[in-house]
Amino acid sequence: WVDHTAKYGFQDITYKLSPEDGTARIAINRPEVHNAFRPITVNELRKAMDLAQDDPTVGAIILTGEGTYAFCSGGDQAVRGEGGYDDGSEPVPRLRVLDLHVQMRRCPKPIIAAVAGYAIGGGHILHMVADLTIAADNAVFGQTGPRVGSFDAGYGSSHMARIVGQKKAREIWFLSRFYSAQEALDMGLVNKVVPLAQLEGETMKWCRRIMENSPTAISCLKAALNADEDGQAGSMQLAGNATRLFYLSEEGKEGRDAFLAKRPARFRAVPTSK
Ligand code: 2NE
Repeated sequence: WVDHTAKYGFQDITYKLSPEDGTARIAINRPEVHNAFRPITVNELRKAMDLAQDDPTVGAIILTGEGTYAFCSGGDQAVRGEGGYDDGSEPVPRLRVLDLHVQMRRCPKPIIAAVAGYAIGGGHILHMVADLTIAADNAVFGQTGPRVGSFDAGYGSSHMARIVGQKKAREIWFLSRFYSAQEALDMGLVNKVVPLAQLEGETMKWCRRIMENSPTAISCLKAALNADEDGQAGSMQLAGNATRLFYLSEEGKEGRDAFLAKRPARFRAVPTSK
């Protein structure tokens, strides 16, 4: 891994690249609070996601937590002020974690959560919003919002129900208990469970396998799999892919060239896709 954390001045996360594997690794790095996130953390995650998305050498993004004790324990309760999470870094108390979820969904590259230890509360939602999850056998999953006076009524509820079903989603939220890696696998919350020592290797194996496949096919499939859940915004994402591909076609280019040459477009003279 090539460590780019200092280059971008990140304090709550680490950002690393593996150019040979075409993979970016984004990790929450607050082990003293089991990788709980505060506004600064979320904004750094948003920035790192942008960096990875825009980097042409990156084909897959790993989201993880530093250390083996916790992937992420959710929102940092120590900075929950009167009106929301407040670490002094934002003009108003706010945690832009729902924006991060939307960004992850819209990212055309696959995001793979590598979970060791606790994935709790907002941390659990982060792994659910990722496209794939590889869990270590010491992973523990659960929502604790109702215990601490919080909830996520966005993807944290609706996407969870799509993954595990309505009854199970209600159990996870209403009872707020914890589940083992094997239980998570059984209910389809994670893709694979491996011994802790193999977590990184297995995750890299999945990334390398993805990198062998067509990036356009993968980004269109991600948009398609998101589309019905994401309503108009989901259709737009899929439509954006269609427009991008159309721009590459002779027909698309003819429209642009004709306008620039101030002549009528000759669409019938170029190959069209039906
Ligand atoms: C994760 C868990 C179960 C681990 O328990 P344990 O006993 O192994 O560790 P301990 O002692 O609880 O934690 C170690 C240190 O980390 C801090 C603790 O306060 C403790 O600090 P010290 O006493 O050593 O000073 N810590 C752990 N999690 C923290 C957190 N989230 N915020 C601040 N400090 C934290 C256990 O630690 C646990 O249950 N953690 C809390 C999980 C939680 O309730 N998360 C918030 C859910 S709400 C949320 O995430 C959310 C949302 O619902 C909607 C939108 C956005 C966020």
